[in-house]
Amino acid sequence: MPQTRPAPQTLRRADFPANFTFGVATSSYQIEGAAFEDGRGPSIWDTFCREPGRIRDGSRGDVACDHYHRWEADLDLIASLGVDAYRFSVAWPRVQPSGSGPVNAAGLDFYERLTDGLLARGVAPHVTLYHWDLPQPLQDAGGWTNRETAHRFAEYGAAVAGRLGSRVKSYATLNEPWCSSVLSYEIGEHAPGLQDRRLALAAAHGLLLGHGLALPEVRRLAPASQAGIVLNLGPQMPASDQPGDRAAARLADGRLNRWFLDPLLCGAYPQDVWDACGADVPEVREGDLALIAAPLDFLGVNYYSRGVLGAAGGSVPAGASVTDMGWEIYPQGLTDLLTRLKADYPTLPPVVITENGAAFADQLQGGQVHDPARVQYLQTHLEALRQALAAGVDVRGYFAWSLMDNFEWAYGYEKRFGLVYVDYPTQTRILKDSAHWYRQFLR
Ligand code: IFM
Repeated sequence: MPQTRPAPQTLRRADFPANFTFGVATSSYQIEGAAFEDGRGPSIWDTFCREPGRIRDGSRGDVACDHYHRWEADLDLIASLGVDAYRFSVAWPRVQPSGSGPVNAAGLDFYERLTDGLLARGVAPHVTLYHWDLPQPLQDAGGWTNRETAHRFAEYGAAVAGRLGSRVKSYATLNEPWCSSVLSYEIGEHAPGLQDRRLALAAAHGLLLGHGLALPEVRRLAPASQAGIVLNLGPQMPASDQPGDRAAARLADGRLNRWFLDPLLCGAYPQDVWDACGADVPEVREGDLALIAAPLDFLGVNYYSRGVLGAAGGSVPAGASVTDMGWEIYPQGLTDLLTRLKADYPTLPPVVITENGAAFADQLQGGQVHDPARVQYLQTHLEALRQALAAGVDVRGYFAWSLMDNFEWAYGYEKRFGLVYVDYPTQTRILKDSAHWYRQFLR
């Protein structure tokens, strides 16, 4: 088990505000399966997974956790944990198979069943409209680099909010636009697997524009729901005090954090990063930034780790504890990140930790999964969150990633993030020790 600072044994739910929301999270492509049923169209992940060498174990999300068929039992499982809320995403190609035009009623029916099923169990539904499964026909026309996609996204968002309305507690437009731009169009690790910084910056702007266009639609059609966006953020620290390391950390912070925070919360891209990107910067039309900077009801923050940057690139400090992803376990980064957001952004809305968790190489033994490292990860991060609350940061909720093991993108099924173990051949769900611990903590 990786060594990290000792877990606070006494952490209790009562240490958090009375109306603080605790939940678990998933996303559509990672758990649903049923990739070609009931009229669902192809997404960029269906395509990407079929390209040789893209996914480490050669797998894809055709079946995943078969949640599309097992949703009722899965909702019972969620309710049995004692959580207040469940965050899931809607698959755009289930609702609009070609990304535009008529909606597929069967797709919306599924999400309506989920929403009502959660409400019937006393669990609040939190919806993400876009967790990366773009309809393939939109990618064929340029994906997020084509401004038309942003307009199609607003129409799709209106279809979802129009059907589910204010039964949904919160709508996040996008999950982690850094991943669906930089990781997807520049690093090439995610669909559509391109490697071009200019396209990545155009995609990031297209995503933010899509957010800005969809938000008023959500507000119009679900007036009692909260509307916001989810970013993956983390402190980016220099490996040493050397000027080269400090400059690398500043740029990494700019590209990961400020490139998204600044337009959303201040209505402008960060000038230093803009200058550093030279001719690759996106076309920004008049009115775009005003749309993007419309006030949010909440900012969703997904926190997993920090970055440590040297002039030669990122690294994990020697001796640091890491998860099965190789990500450093650094709970202090969550406190640092949240206090920095409060200090740097006077317009910061209430924050929700929409994802936090860790992959470990879990083993099913005698019907049980002992995952003390995950328990410790959750405890130490909740303690870090408590410290941010004590420092005055307005945080309203915490969602553990993830409810259950699932399709971890380019890693396929090799990485297990769940509080619940999934035995894929039988689709049996087994509560890990971390799930028992979370349930006990919430009691
Ligand atoms: O599994 C992903 C999720 O889809 C988005 N945030 C990070 C998680 C772990 O990599």
